[in-house]
Amino acid sequence: MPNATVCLPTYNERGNLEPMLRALAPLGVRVLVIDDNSPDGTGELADRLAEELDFVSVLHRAQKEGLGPAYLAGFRRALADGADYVLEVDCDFSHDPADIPRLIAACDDGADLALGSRYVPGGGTENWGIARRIVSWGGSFYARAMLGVSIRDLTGGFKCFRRVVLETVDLDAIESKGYAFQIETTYRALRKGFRVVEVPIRFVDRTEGQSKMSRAIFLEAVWKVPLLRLRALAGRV
Ligand SMILES: Nc1nc2c(ncn2[C@@H]2O[C@H](COP(=O)(O)OP(=O)(O)O)[C@@H](O)[C@H]2O)c(=O)[nH]1
Ligand SMILES: [Mg+2]
Repeated sequence: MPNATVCLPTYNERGNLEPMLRALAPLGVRVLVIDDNSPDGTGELADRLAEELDFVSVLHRAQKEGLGPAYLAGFRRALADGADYVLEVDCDFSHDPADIPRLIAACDDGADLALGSRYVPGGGTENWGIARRIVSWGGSFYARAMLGVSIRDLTGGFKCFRRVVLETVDLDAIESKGYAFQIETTYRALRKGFRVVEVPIRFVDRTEGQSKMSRAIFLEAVWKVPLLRLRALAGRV
């Protein structure tokens, strides 16, 4: 098994965390839980589980700032700890832990960034309402058209980065917090000439806990995407 760290951001995932860690255990990866001081006690639970499970460590952050800053903190820690592959996985079972070896295999086969993709043949979403489907597919379509790239699923958050990608992309310049963060990291990797590959996945809606998707997260993506393109045209991305 390669030297891979799964970054697992949590905010109020009390009911999901333990089953998620148990599902990750057989994969031979390291797991870094990144908790933003969840009011439901997910952070304390993570500490208890980390004592029992030696592949788990926990990064505590003082407050909720969105997925982007949580992941950036996680990436930096994973790189400092020597990970060759750094993964993003949601802690709500929308991303099937059993798909992780396929993402890693795509990188072993030459991808620099492997994306779990809902919008390539073989991929899809399950138990999502029509509104959420339209927003998600529309968001990827909008970003693809605006940025002029061929990636079908730009907003997904199930990814495996080869270490060099995170070392090369200017992480300090990334301020996006929500879906825009997913679009931006993939776009910056493409701009640096890295090979990005889409691996089909079935995305399943969560059954436990609540989504943190908000109007603000949606709107951020709407205005950040053209800004990103303008910055790229100015040679700054
Ligand atoms: N640390 C941290 N985790 C977050 C934050 N927002 C969302 N998450 C986690 O990121 C993952 C995906 O979030 P979710 O709300 O399910 O987004 P959705 O799948 O787009 O509805 C889950 O594991 C959340 O607990 C945040 O601000 N900080
Ligand atoms: Mg989710």
